Amino acid sequence: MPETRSVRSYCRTCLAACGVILELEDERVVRVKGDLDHPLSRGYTCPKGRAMGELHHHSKRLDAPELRRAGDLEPTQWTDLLDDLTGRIAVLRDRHGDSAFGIYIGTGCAYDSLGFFAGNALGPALGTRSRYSAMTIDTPCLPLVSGLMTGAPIPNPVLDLEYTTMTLIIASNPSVSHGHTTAFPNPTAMLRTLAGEGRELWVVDPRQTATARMATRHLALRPASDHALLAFLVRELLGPGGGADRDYLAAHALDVPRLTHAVAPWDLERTCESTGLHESDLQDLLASIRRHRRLAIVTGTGTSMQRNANVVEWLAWALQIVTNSFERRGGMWFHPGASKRYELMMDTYNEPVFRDVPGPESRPDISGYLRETVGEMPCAAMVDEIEAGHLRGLLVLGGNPLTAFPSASRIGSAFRQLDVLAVADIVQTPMTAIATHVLPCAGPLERLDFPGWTDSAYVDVVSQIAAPVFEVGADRRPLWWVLAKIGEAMGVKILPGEVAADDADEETLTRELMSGGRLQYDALIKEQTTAVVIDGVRDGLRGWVHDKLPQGRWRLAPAPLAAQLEAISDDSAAPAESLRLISGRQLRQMNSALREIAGPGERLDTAMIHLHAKDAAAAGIDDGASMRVTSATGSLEGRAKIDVALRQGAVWVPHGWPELSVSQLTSDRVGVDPLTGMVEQSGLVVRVQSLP
Ligand SMILES: Nc1nc2c(c(=O)[nH]1)N[C@H]1C(S)=C(S)[C@@H](COP(=O)(O)OP(=O)(O)OC[C@H]3O[C@@H](n4cnc5c(=O)[nH]c(N)nc54)[C@H](O)[C@@H]3O)O[C@H]1N2
Ligand SMILES: Nc1nc2c(c(=O)[nH]1)N[C@H]1C(S)=C(S)[C@@H](COP(=O)(O)OP(=O)(O)OC[C@H]3O[C@@H](n4cnc5c(=O)[nH]c(N)nc54)[C@H](O)[C@@H]3O)O[C@H]1N2
Ligand code: SF4
Ligand SMILES: [Mo]
Repeated sequence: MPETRSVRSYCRTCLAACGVILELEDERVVRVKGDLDHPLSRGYTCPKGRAMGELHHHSKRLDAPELRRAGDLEPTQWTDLLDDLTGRIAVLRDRHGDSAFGIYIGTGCAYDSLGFFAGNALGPALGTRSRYSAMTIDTPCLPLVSGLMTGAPIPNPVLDLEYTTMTLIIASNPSVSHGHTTAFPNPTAMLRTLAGEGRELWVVDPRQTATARMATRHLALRPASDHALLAFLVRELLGPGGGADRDYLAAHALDVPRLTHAVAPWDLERTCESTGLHESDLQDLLASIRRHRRLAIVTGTGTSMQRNANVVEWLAWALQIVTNSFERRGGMWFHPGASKRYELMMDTYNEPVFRDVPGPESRPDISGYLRETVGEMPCAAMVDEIEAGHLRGLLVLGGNPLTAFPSASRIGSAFRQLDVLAVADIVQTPMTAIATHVLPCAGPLERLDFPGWTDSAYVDVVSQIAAPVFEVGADRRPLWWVLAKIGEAMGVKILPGEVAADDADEETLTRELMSGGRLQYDALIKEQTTAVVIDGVRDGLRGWVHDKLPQGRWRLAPAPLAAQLEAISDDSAAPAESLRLISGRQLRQMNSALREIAGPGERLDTAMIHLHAKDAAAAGIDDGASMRVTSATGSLEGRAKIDVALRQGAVWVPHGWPELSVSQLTSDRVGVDPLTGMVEQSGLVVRVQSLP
């Protein structure tokens, strides 16, 4: 008889952090099922979570450190690897300064709680300005807007699932992604609640996604025209027909006249023209908002990746402020943190949002806002920084810039120019294949984790702990240990309590990291059975952001954002009938990861270029035929898929495939946002043609 056991845990693949039960036979995971007792996911899992065991036991797991010698990667010992790596970093820093060595933190690192902490601690400790993360190719508009409107880039609005009656999901597809800034464990149940009796759920997306199919109403607007829709709504609510909460604005907002002026051009006619929506769509939406008086707006990567991302996010906040929807039942609330206390962080935040500091030296076109607000260089500058010789050594933590970064054709050769490219991952990837140093890390089932950096995306104040299921196997090491050893060789201690890497243990480190938070380690670990919800905090702390606003008021129309809206001229950007590339994710992979693992459904044959039938016919492209998409800066060849879910004018290419790298169409030079350095990854104008 095989020896069996079952272990309660949670999935470390995406924001949703679903509760799972792992069934083991002879120390192999044979089954992963949803934990019915989990307060948020309630038994739900997706194919990626159910593949946790497969990932752990996968034949491509990295087992031993590797060092490139004479052109080839060779297995080595940790002491040799770390000596070589830190020796080379020291030489770089001596010769070219602290910032010649940089760190990139990718999505794969975000759910390794101690590794992520250590990754974020190492850069500042080493005094390097070359600190990058996937945030600047994902959603830098959020900290920008939050910072500009509240004085600190901390508040994150989340859905008030119980009370919201009018929800607008713009450019997010939680049925597949499980959320962007609000987590959607069990998305079907959550969407059903939002569209339930007496409630309305509107989904704004050029594609009729699985989320849109659950909506009360779907508006398939023209890609990258969301600013027009939102500006129109704000204009009308502030206008004679009313809907704005005037008393609230008088007491709690600055710059109402500036906002009113900024949205003035977006009347019904112009908005219909820009968005391609019918008058009745816009009137109905407006009437619904007026009827419900408050609303909740969830944005996603379809807006954060478009050229007008900052303006869209700002107008979404403005619409919620104008209707007095923030921190009121029926609107959005600001998560005060579970393993942190964000309300206290607001008090100590003293970094001016408007400091005029130069950005990356090689890219004077990108301002230093973000660097000052969240301490990062934009990814869009990395290739130039390498080519200019400013960045010569890079540590990549759980990331894959080869598919994630723009200008895909430049990135590979720039990386090969680096003196050091150290890659920390759990499986072999195209990045480990070109690395100078491969750092095999402990995977999710070999770690003690808590969702410390992401628990503010939950719809409740809740946290959980996953204890290691297995000892760290083969010759892998926890990422925190690797980073602490690198730090020590450079003369800095980065672990909580300044403990040395070899003396540290995960339990003590985690306890220390959670101290000062709302939920303590000991309380959580006692509850091994399931995640812990702290009752009463959500309602008890409703209003904490209001309390912390400078002078008690929102800055309703920050000057840099108002200037960006003014500068938008739809007509000059592109003719309305242009085809536009839009972004999208797939259920059975996480960006570039898990493609070979999470179930048979989505494989290479799903990496296709999706088109509306009329757009395909106009270009003479048949379903399944070879075709080319061309943007202003690059082109991509693949097979066509006629997609009935798409609005005419939208071209959809999934993200994360090296075989069909959508990043060949994006650019680190053209369309980069000057305030955040964000790359235009959605809504960019493209052409299509058939290939023989
Ligand atoms: N054109 C275009 N570009 C995009 C996007 C787009 O839609 N279109 N999306 C953007 C977005 S939103 C993002 S977030 C970025 C993603 O950019 P990245 O985060 O750089 O890319 P991923 O493909 O998510 O790489 C994650 C890596 O982490 C590894 N990993 C997984 N688990 C672990 C772990 O526990 N430990 C360690 N050490 N490694 C682990 C995986 O094996 C994988 O190699 O790409 C962005 N780029
Ligand atoms: N299964 C799975 N889950 C994931 C990921 C994954 O790769 N796979 N990646 C994770 C990551 S890193 C992130 S950042 C999140 C992202 O989470 P989401 O933002 O929810 O990501 P998507 O599912 O790509 O949804 C974006 C939607 O925006 C729409 N869209 C595109 N352009 C426009 C536009 O101009 N206007 C409007 N209104 N809509 C537009 C697209 O059609 C698409 O439906 O997902 C995370 N979850
Ligand atoms: S939605 Fe899927 S990948 Fe995300 S946490 Fe749940 S099981 Fe894991
Ligand atoms: Mo992302």
